[in-house]
Amino acid sequence: MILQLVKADITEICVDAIVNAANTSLLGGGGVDGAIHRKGGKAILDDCIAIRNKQGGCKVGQAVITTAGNLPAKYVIHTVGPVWNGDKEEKNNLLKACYQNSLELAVQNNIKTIAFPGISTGIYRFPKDRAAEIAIKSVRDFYKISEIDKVIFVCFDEESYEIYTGLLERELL
Ligand code: AR6
Repeated sequence: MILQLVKADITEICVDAIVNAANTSLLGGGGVDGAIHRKGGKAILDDCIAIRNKQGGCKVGQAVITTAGNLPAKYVIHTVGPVWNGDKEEKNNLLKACYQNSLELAVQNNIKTIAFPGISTGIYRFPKDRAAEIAIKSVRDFYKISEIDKVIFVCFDEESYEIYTGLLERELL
């Protein structure tokens, strides 16, 4: 498995699946969720509504998969990150579950390349350094990681990019 770090807009990344930092309603919102629905078009929302009708949205820490509509990716995996409120242990575990369940869904769908945004690090206010550590560790620890060829961490802002760079460099020491 290759781990890659880029500073980019995730809607422009050409991979089998991009991950969306969604909310439990699956009906779209701001941040990366808004960008994905805006650029991906109605097909994504239609799939989300079908999932809502079947299972009533998506719980925090869980993930669901839809088409990627007009985006260059093939699929969007929607996961719902925890809102940060200082309850460290519980929130850390929920964020870890987002990465693990997204990867699990990827393996189930024969997805070989996947791109993650910094789940929960925007509107949900999770500390960026803590979130980046969890993201990297969750991917490294995923029990079926040998079935994935490439994981890309997509940073939108310079601060996140520098945090990931620092953590990944430390791994090489
Ligand atoms: N590409 C890559 N990363 C992005 C992009 C983009 N186009 N846009 C923002 N980010 P956020 P959350 C980064 O707020 O904290 C929505 O309303 C951003 O800089 O999108 O999980 C949902 O519907 C940040 O580092 O997601 C939920 O209600 C990261 O993506 C709620 O926000 C996540 O920021 C979820 O909040």
